[in-house]
Amino acid sequence: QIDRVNPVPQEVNIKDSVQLPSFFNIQQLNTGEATKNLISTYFTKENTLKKGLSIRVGDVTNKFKKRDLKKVPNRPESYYIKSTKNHILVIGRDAAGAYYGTKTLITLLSSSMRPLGEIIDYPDVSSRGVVEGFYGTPWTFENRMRQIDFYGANKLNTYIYGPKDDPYHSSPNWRKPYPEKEAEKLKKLVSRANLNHVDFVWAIHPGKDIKWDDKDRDALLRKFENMYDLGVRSFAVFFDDISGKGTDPTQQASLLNYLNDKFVKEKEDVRPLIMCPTEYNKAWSNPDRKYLETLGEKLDPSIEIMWTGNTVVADIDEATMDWINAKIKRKAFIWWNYPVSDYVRNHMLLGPAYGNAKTIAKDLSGFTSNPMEHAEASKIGIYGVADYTWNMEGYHPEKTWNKSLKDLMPENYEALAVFAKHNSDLGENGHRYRRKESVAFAPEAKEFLKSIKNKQEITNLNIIEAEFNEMVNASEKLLNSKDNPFLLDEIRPWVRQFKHLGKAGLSMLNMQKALQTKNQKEFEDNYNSVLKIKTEMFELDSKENQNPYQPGIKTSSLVITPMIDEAFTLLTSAYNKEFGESLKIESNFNPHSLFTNINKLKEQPITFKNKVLSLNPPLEVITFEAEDFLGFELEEVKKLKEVGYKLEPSLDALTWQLSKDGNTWSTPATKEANGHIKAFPKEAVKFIRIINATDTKIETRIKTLRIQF
Ligand code: LOG
Repeated sequence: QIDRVNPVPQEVNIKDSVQLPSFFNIQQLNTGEATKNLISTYFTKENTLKKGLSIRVGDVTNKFKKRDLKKVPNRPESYYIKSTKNHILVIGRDAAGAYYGTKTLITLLSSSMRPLGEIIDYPDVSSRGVVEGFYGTPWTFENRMRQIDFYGANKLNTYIYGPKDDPYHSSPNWRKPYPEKEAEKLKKLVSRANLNHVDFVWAIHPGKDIKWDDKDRDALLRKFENMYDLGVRSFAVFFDDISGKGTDPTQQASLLNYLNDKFVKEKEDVRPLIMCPTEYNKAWSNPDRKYLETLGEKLDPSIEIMWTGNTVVADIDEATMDWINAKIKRKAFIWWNYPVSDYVRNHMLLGPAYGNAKTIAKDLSGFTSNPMEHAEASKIGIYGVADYTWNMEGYHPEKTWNKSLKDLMPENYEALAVFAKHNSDLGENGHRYRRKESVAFAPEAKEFLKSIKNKQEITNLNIIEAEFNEMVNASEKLLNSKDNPFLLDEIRPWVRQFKHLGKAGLSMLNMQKALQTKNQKEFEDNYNSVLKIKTEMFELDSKENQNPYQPGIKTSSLVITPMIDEAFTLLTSAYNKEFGESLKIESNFNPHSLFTNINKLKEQPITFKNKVLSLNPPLEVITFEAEDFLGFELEEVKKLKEVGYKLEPSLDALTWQLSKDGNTWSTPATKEANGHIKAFPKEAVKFIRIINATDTKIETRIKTLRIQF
């Protein structure tokens, strides 16, 4: 049972086990509502008896033997469990410790045997949890209630509420109180959080339009008061992803210090403030501006500062911590942008949470994960974060990943494992963040392709076939599973796509076999079946998850999809050659490329679909210095129907330019339609761009940039 405890406890001394008794006599000392509630989930009238096994749950202020009290680590949230033949003790350093000890105890008692021995446990990181800080559809109330329970169950203690698309968190409505219905829900979330020993941190994002005057300062204070009345006792102020006046570090610091003096200190029961800076990663910090140093000096030392690492999406190591901590004169509070998928919305990120150093516990004040808009699916990653932040040295990403799947889908976890191990990479993306995928299968795929290319015997055919069969079977299991309907609702389109892909793989293998036996009909039947499945996949991709950023459903995009595509092409051309046929070889190849001098955008993906070439729009504010440009370089000089861009806030500050050779540029006449600045080039061109033709910098968000052939 000890293996089922998540996070992995720090110190376990279990020597023996005995039969679990049928009756318990539990005594709870003064450890609060949350523990009381937790106790009632296991200890009921049915299993309670005076003569039952004696259990005492308390904290260090209660009456326990000195030698037992001495075993409780002298750090917050720690606990000690002693389990002997005749009784069990759970002693917390504080109320949270008693709660976590009880949590561990209940897991230990969920089996037919009861371990005898001791557990000494405490978290490595003081604030552990989740920052709901992504763009896209915010989590629902039900999602959040389930999340908060999940945090309690896995000893996470922090939930920062900051969904970018909540208008009362950010502009335009941050100054206004929530409408009654929303307020009611937030109130419920706060009490649920309290029952789980989770800090509900309410964040505000005022920087898009804040004025540094008394009026806005008071508006902020008033909003905090509103939230306090709903029960909120932890607050954050976010200044990420803004431009203009709001980014001034001196003003930001003085606002936060004001809130600290006039609100946090006055209330007494409000926890220290957390702020997310405008320069929240090293790549975006501008040394000349001394933004971070200013915050470090001016911001009250009690206020925590968030940090995403060397880039927006980055794993954290010691050098990261050393660099930022020196600048801000305190331990940074990590905002880890994983498993967030708001910049790769057609992907599911279901792999292990890995990549952060195991030696940085002492250097940070908090560690929170920014998840996907798919709440339930995010739990795989979050489960890993819970284990990592509690016990860094003992953290094994793959082991914990396996545990998380069992926790999420106790019945069908094997099927979930098949799906998840092939759906973890992000695909090409502007942040250049990638994850491992199909790790065990990748060398087999490589071997297989090599054999086809060299026209050698395929020695691992059975392995490949078994994998594709497994994909189809696992998908069917998942699609029919009642194990976790919340999870299934989120992943269903991806599972369907995954099943298609497995079937396409099987048909591709049949093409290979038919080629060996020189059976033309068999080959063409299977060739057509691959094409048919590809059409179904294309349809799913064009119907489901149609957001404007990365629409569609991508699955297994790192290893299996490219492998099947490549094998299909190789086999078809071998067939054409051998039998003098001319079966078409499909390709989604995009021969055009991005054309820009802006560093932040150099890796930004572009999409070519249905004769439209478009930029996958970045979420952040982009700075166009004078002469900076962004556009496309076409494969060759081509005639275009239409070009268009849209910026936010809507403006036509950038200028369209066209060129045949990249040297001489012309500016076409433009027309505005729904905020899109359009042009209809008469001449064929090779280069198309929007450029800052003024002599001052322009900060803007790019909503669309596209050309139509
Ligand atoms: C945003 C965040 C977004 C994430 C990933 C921070 C501090 N802010 O680039 O809202 O979910 O990146 O796209 C961000 O990370 N901006």
